[in-house]
Amino acid sequence: MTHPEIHAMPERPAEPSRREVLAGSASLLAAVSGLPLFATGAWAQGTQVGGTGGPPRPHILYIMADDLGSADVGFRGSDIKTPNLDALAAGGAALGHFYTQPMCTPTRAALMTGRYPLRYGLQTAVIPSGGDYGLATDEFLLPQALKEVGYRTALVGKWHLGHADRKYWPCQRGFDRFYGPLLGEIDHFKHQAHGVTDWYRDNEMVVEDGYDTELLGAEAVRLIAEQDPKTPLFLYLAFTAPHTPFQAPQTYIDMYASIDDPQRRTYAAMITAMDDQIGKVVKALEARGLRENTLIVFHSDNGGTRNKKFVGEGDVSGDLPASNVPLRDGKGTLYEGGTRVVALANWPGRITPGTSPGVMHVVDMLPTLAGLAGAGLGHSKRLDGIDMWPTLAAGQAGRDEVVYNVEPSQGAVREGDWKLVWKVDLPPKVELFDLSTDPTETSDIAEAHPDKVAALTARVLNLARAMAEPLQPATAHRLTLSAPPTTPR
Ligand SMILES: [Ca+2]
Repeated sequence: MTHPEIHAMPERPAEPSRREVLAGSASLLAAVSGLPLFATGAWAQGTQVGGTGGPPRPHILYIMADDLGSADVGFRGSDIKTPNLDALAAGGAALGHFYTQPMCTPTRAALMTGRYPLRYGLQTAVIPSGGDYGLATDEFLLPQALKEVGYRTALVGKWHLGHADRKYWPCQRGFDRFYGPLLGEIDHFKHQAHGVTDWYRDNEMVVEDGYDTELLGAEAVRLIAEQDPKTPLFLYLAFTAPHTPFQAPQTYIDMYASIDDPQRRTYAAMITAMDDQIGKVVKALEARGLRENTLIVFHSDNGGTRNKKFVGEGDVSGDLPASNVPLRDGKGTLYEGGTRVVALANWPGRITPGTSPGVMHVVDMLPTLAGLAGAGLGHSKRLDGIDMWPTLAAGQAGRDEVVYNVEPSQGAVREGDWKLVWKVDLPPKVELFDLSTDPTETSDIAEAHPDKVAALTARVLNLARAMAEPLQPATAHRLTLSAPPTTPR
């Protein structure tokens, strides 16, 4: 396991007082933890959204990685090669405090709806292969909103928001095109889960040869090549990398002969293979003359896996290869390593290079993108997301509150720099952290701050009272009880 240094962004000229406040807290944070120094200021002027003088509505390339460790890209100092992501980060905004849900299904649901998964029962775990539920069909989704204002919409990659009934599938949820898997975890060469093919083109299952990451990249390139430049494109490119099983073409594995651990070697190869495809997709935008008016967003759906309980449906032996250093823990947990993910946004001339210190959550992306697209959200239920364009484009302050998750067994919220993690299962535990001085969550200060604990537990309880019952536990219970006996054969 490597422990990469996280490189500071270059300092830039001082800016007005609010930014100085942000810079001050960021400097302290960097001093304490070695986290990136959040340079501020020198953002583009006049990058206002909406109204006259706002940007034209962009093509949107929304790229998601799957279980990528937050330290496992070049621009975070990793030895894993990601030159294309590094270039996008250098030319755009690296997002220093971008949060997701701790696992696949909930994050993807939050992106699609602009609402926390606790609102519609997807807050617990993921939709398992044997699950028959999906993202509620009365939720209004991002591709629906964009399609209403003329966008061509495509999902190339992993869906994981319902597979057992066609009503949950992407082409019934606002996507004109779908290519990829419906489930959460597939063999990357066979495109199968539990021996069943999980690879689709629109509403038809297809059997194809090839490494999934390369097939997805090639499909994205094809869609861009045939795009009418006058029609705005929303391309959601959801890679299955570097999720388990750890598999990659030998040529990529051979690039990492210097990494001793074979599992980390393959994990690194998966990331570089993904990065290569991202480079090809960016080149395709350039070749089509679309690059200057394309907003590219990239992030992982959750942190890297640090606990085998959250690896997925297959078995993994040996040390887990992902790194979220210096953040605590990883996928499946409410700590920063599970939820504060590597992220960037890039739009030439609209987003000025730098690192945005603002706190954002993936629920914010629906109102942000809808705002840029001029899409109405009148069909949406009450949003949890906030339009974060000023934070993306101009480095302005982000949201004050983050709801990491609330479910019957646990909950966590952040308000300002205070974070409460509440585990309800016996024996229960309440932890309080001050992220301004302790971003790695090493020092539980709950006993010293009973007022903060009271306020934040009250907030979690309020959310718990309003939440929908999680769909996964009842399904898991039923699947367990209906399984055949496990006596020796
Ligand atoms: Ca994931």
